[in-house]
Amino acid sequence: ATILAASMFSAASAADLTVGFSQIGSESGWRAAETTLTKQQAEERGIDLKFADAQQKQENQIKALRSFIAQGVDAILMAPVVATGWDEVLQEAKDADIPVILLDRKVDASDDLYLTAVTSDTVHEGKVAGQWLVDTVAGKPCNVVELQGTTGSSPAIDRKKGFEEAIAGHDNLKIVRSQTGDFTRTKGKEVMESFLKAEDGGKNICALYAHNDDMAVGAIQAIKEAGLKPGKDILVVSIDSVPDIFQAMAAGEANATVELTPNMAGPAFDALEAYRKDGKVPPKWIQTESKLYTQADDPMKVYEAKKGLGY
Ligand code: GYE
Repeated sequence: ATILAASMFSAASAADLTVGFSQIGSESGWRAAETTLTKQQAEERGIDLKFADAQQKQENQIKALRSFIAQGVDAILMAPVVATGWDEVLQEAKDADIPVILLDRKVDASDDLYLTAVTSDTVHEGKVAGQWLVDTVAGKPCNVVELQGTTGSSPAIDRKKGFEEAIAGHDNLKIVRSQTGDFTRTKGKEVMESFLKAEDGGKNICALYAHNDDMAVGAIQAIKEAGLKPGKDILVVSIDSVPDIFQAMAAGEANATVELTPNMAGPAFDALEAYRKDGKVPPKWIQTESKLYTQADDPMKVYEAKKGLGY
């Protein structure tokens, strides 16, 4: 009711809160859903959201943050494309008394420079994927190829680390190739094609670990075009749980995925509202859940349930 009354006077005062959102871009289905849900969450709460798409460039994110600061927004959400290089602009936001909440990726900066970070445990995700593979191959020799996420991004660093930790000590498992596929389908397909070529048309590859589902979906296409069966000749494990990977799982072409909620904005806005209203300081890390799905989990049902939830 307050919002309606205020909007009769001026559009600018229609919202209690104005929040700037610096989004990385739209490299994956997961991120597109995160954008959709952030806009939805803002609208439901009467928050005026200023959206800036950085097209994968850190310099664009820094510009967006400076522009939000100049406009005097009440708070900033940022999904940081890479982990390093944020100290200066975060200090500027702090000096202007504008709280910054990190979404889905972390930064290498002192934690007094931001209010909180809403992310999953990305090391744990890599471990879950790795453990699934350890259990599935059950001691058999297995050459693994890895498609990494965006170079220098916290999930790419962490998902690599977690996976390596899980397979450490299991000498039957060996990562034979590892390269970035930038979290995109196109690059995932392209890099997988080069892996296949380099590894005897794929005959030397037993499993693919992709840091996100989109790269896995691209790679699945490459595996099929090489005349092999993804999910059988080459096991496929990835992270995100976007609807398309469940279709692939239902078709037997992907094996496992670790779920990442695209609704990071919900907990972020909850924390922000509590902070503004009651001065409640949130913990520095608000962790979202990670759950493993396999072909045994009725993939078509999950697919149907996911569609519409931002996807
Ligand atoms: O897994 C991937 C995306 O930052 C954790 O970024 C996120 C990752 C997500 O593009 O699909």
